[in-house]
Amino acid sequence: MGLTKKRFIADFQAEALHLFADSLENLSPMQQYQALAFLVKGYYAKDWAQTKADYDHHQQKQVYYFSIEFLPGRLLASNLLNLGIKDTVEAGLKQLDIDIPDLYAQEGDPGLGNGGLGRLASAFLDSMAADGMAGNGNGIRYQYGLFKQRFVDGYQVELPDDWLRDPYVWETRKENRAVIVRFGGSVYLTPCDNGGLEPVYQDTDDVLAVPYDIAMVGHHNHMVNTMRLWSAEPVPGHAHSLAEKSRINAITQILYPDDSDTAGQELRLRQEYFFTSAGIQSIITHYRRFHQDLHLLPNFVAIHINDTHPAMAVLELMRVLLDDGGLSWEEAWQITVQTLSYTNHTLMAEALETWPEEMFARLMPRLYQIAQEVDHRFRQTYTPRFGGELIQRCAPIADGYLRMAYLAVIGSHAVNGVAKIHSELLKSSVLKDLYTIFPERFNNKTNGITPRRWVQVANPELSELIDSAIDTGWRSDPSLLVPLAAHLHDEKFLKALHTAKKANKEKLAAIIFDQLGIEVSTNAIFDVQIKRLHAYKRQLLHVFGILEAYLAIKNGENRPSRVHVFGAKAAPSYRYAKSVIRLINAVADLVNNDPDCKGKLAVAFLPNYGVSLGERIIPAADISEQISMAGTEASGTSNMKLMANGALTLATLDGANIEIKDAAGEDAMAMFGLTTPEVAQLKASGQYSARAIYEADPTLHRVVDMLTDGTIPGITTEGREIQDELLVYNDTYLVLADFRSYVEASHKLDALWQDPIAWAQAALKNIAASGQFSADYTVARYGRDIWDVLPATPVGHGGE
Ligand code: 6GP
Repeated sequence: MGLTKKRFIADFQAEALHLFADSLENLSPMQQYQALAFLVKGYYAKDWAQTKADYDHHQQKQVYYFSIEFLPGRLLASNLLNLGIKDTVEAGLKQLDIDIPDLYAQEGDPGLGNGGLGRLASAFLDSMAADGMAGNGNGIRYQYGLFKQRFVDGYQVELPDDWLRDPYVWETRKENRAVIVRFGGSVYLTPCDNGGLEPVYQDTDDVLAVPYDIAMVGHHNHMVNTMRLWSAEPVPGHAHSLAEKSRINAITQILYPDDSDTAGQELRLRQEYFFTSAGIQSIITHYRRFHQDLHLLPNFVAIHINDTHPAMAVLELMRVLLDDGGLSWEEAWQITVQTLSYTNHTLMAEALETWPEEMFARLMPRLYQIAQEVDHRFRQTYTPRFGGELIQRCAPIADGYLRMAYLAVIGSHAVNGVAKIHSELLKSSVLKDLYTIFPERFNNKTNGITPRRWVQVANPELSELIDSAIDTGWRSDPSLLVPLAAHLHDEKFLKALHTAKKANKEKLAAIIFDQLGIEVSTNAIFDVQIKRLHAYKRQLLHVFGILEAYLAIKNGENRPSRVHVFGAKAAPSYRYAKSVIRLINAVADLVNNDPDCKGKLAVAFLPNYGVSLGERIIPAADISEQISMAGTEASGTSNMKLMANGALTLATLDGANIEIKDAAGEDAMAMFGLTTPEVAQLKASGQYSARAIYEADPTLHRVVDMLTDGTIPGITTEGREIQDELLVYNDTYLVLADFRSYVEASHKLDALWQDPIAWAQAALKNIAASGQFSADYTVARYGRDIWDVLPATPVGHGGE
């Protein structure tokens, strides 16, 4: 949009007056932020309305991305960037003498997700808008997001994340689009006029689902899509007791802080049905404004099931087509399968949701009837060809449970994993039987990230350096980063790369000092691991690496200086993960207070990791730790963000690390550890003995002993628990098996660090190869292969 600095300043002043009846300079930074955000909202309002009108006018096929989590991050800077006015606005703010970083920092992070799955969903919405695809988000407006994490004596403390306390500028309440979601009661079928059966509901609990829309601004293309989040409210006019009201409000009150094992609670099931039903109903209502014939739904609508939480979409869409649309079962089923698609995000067995039949039937009696019919027909159709045993293993209902992943596969025309290896493992393990039945449905879509946020917004130093080397085309088409590799022997450029990294490290060092009181040297290697705390992600292996270095330093050995940076939340009920948090903090105390380690080794565990903190850490990273046990991490996405910022990946051959290796080259990273087949073989053989490895490796022996021998103060209970997991329960995630090769790979990076030019070359190889991991290309592939929706904006060459 054509905005001059002068015009912006006038607009901003007018907005301040309009909102707060005061002049800009009298407002608090928070009020200034709000005035600016409202102004920006006004700037794109016309495009937002026009985009919707155009979609309707051209009857463009709409994608609806159903996800129980979203992690959009702060929107101000990214909206300004996408509108193409960031430089102008910042120049104006400068003229007004406003502290720009401080202004951006006023915005809260909507913590509407736990981790990778939620962040990916938001990246996809951003990319769909950038690609000019008609993509909508559908989720829950949790009143409280994921907890705010503090450390008290090294323990994780969870504080409520009351993110709506200050008005959230970006949302727009759409009361006129509210729908009613029905829970409970009883339902029976009765003959109706057309000779079929129709359901009659009795004594249902009705809940009003009110949508709040948030704009997803496209990059330089005047397109603005919508993320719709539903809030649960009592139905006006219904007499509700106080208890009923609070039960209704509870539905969208709080996000479950578990990401890979289900809370298993009724409220979670209610949440899932709530946003799924509200979404499906509003889609069909909108569709019917333009079309009579429900048979054509798949031509105009694609609904994506992001992991199993919205898998009930299969049953809810069937319900609407059968009961409200009056279609036959066969017709409704065909439409449903053609409309729906499903992504699996984890191989962790406990994350494959199942619901007790009793609970499901009680909360959603009509859906349960439909589920029974789906199950019955599935068994009837496929048993003759595949045999009863196989069918029993993968039927949607068995042993008293509804199995949501199986239901999702059966009710979708496409099923994908999120990295090449993950998609293969789905076919050979957790979804093996359904792959036998529906091989044509399975495909891979490797995850992506949005370099607009992670490079352009988060790392202006690097972005400007890239512009100076290869011009600005990469900013809209990151595959154009490839020619950057031509500077591999350009010493001036490599030095500038080092300088840019150093500037980011200075900024992070200031945050570390500010938050933790730890002084770190920016000449050190910044070694980063940022992700949810999980045993399979093996933060413990990283800790063991630190202890190995600690012992070496105590022994007088010379090592390049390293600062280990952690960011991780543990699910409040996940005891082991919390013990590892306690351990990391205790090791930090040990190392940071030991004079022998001064300037050589430091550990900084920054609390409350989330999108915004990620934007501070990632540009400053030299090493990206991606060290899950092979065969457990579905993809990972911090690996891509860190790579794009020039960090070297220290990794197992797991998830998308393998594709990163293929893109950047093996010499630009450090791989180690058992491979997926080796892990499988070792586990199957029954030959693995963690204790034998412990006995055979003196350093490892010492490190494991440190957990309980008092060297690390204050971790008596936690140290014992972790040591038992390793030596008594035989080390589920093979930390000890990979220890030696991890340390060797890490030493390889130490050696490389001694040659700054060689290091910068490796960083450059990563940056130049990172463009292919832009989510713009990922969603274009979803569009082409799954949703049958083509980008309207050219997306460049990264499409494969
Ligand atoms: C995560 C996976 O653990 C991670 O590997 C992947 O990159 C990310 O999804 C996006 O695909 N899974 C979750 O966050 C989750 O909750 C149920 O899975």
